[in-house]
Amino acid sequence: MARTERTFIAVKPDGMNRGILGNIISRFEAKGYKLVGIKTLVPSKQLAEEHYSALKEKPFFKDLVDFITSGPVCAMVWEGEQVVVTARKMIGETNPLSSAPGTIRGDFAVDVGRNVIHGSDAVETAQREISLWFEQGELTAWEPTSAVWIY
Ligand code: FUP
Repeated sequence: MARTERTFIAVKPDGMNRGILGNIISRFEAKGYKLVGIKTLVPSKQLAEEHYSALKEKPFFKDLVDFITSGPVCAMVWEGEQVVVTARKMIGETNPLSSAPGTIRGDFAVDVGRNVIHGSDAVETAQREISLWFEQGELTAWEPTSAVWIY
């Protein structure tokens, strides 16, 4: 039985400023995943620190929080079969220089501190991050319709 799950994806201020949000959304749509939540916000310091709390002892933690709170972020929830691990493959490695061409970081980034996008690293992390960034009412469970649309 295929696993349908949800993951948290955030396009960071560098990706937003560079105008590549549409390209990133297109990749997830084309892959076959379903967008169930989306909003833009400038994250508060508190939200950023909570989101990256597992990294708080790292030397780059302050820079990371300063960066992610420096501008708009597009927070999204994507749903589908094995979306957590597959999104990580689509995103690439943490260091963009180690990311294969064809991945988002491999195609769009060179600097680990400006790596365009975040994606949850495990199903449990995804659940934590989704509830951190979204209220339950902001998520939409929907099924593709077979209705005929007239444009
Ligand atoms: P990832 O899951 O690929 O986003 O990577 P991590 O959770 O390990 O790191 C979170 C963010 O910290 C990265 F997106 C960028 C930043 N970071 C650095 O700035 N320097 C590092 O050496 C490692 C990570």
